[in-house]
Amino acid sequence: DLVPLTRALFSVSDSRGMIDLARALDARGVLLFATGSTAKAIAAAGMPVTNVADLIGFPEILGGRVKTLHPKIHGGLLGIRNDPVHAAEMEEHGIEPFDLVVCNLYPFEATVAATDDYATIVENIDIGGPAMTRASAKNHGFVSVLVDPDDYDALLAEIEAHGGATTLAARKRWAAKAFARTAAYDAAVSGWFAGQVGDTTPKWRSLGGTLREALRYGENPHQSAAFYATGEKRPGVVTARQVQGKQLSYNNINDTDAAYELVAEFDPAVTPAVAIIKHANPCGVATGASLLEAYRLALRCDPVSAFGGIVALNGTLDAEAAREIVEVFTEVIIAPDATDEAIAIVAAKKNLRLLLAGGLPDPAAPGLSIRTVAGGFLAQDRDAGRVALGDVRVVTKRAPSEAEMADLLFAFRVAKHVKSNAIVYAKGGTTVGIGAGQMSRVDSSTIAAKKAAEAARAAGLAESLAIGSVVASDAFFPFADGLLAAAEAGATAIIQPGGSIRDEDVIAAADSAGLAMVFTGMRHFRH
Ligand code: 93A
Repeated sequence: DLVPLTRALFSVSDSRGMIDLARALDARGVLLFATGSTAKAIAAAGMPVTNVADLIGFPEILGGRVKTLHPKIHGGLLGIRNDPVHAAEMEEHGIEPFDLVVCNLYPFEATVAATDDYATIVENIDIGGPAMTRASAKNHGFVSVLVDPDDYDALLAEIEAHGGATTLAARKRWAAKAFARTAAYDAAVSGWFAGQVGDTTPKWRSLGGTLREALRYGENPHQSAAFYATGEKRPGVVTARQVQGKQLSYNNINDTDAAYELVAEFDPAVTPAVAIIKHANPCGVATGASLLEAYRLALRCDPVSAFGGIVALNGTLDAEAAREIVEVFTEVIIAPDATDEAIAIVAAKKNLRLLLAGGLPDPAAPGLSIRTVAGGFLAQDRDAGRVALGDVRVVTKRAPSEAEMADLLFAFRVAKHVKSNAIVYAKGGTTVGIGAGQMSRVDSSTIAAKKAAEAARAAGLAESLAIGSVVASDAFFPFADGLLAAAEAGATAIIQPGGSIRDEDVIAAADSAGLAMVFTGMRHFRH
């Protein structure tokens, strides 16, 4: 897969490093070709260079709009060298192949940043440059393409190491970079254009999605918003169709996504599960013998917050569950599927949105999570981490009982979906108190315990649901106080990542309170 470098085509707007590269190639006997100004600069530096106009026998026309858009250029970039038909055609038409293209584009982004002049901006939309770049990248089996002056040294090192030739691995790397560059360039052009035609959300274009739906508004009525689809077809990713109900709002989509991701943590083959979400945080999550039972238990955790919530189920919505869900004001129901009877029950509430996804997302599937910050955006792997029985380490004198251990793993899996600081009380496969989004872990603990007491009162029970529960914390307890607050509320076992410099103190406090504690070694911050 070595391709000797003998003919190079230069066409640059940013001339940084270009002359040095040309000189190094010239010294190696590489023939140089270039477009107008680039050719002039190379010639002025004292090197032999052929202007492409002379090569193709056609002058640069239309004020430079057409300089390389010619079969003698594109044939030389796209011809498959070891294909006899290509070779014969190239021979017939006097087309000679290029082994290297050095091209950077008209400075569209810099022009937009520097001027508002429409004609100047439009003139700086490069057509021929991207065409050559993409052609060379497509034909990376034979052609090297450099779009970044920072890569010139790497090319020289490459041919130095391989007797004047390039390897397929290097050409592939440069091709990938070339397509990334033309994609970003087109995103900049389309983003600018969207602004010109009054698209209210042009900024998002640059992230590469296709507009699926303009939303009524964003998180608040004074914010415009839209839903963009990335068309992602990865295993483990599911999208839902809306069967009925009002148009989904921005917050609905966000909350429904959170709800479905959470309920998908529980394998329907193992247990029915239901999650109720408000403001992207769960206010109740439960497993049960049926979806109905799971719904009742999830609702019991915080019936006040569940009002106007999102209900996600991990199995086919049936009539008995549907009948109870529609009794509570609910914004959205999402499930893999629904029975006809359940669909009919939901239909009686004509505003209630019902989404059917056909399956469950895979919580362990890789993916990206993106958020904007000033000057750009942050991207990270989605939190696909999952803690199972084999991953936890008992750190206290007392080991959790089997029932406690099951609840600990359940609670930790829920805590992954609760905004930090997250504290989750659970008992019998159901949450009994959730503390979310507090800046102090102790406050989250206090809130979760308070919720457990309130839920018991609302259910007419004598004692707090926290009594005999277990507690999960998304990150380590920096001090013993949060953990002691949990013990005081009635919790008997703790699950947390561990890793604090005060772990020893925290473990000692757990031991003296008779608590069982396990460390997961995995943190689930969610901000
Ligand atoms: O106006 S273009 O879209 N038409 C073309 O045929 C063409 N070929 C190369 N722009 C074209 N280019 C661009 O010209 C290159 O991408 C490069 O940025 C620039 C180099 O032209 P010159 O060497 O004349 O300065």
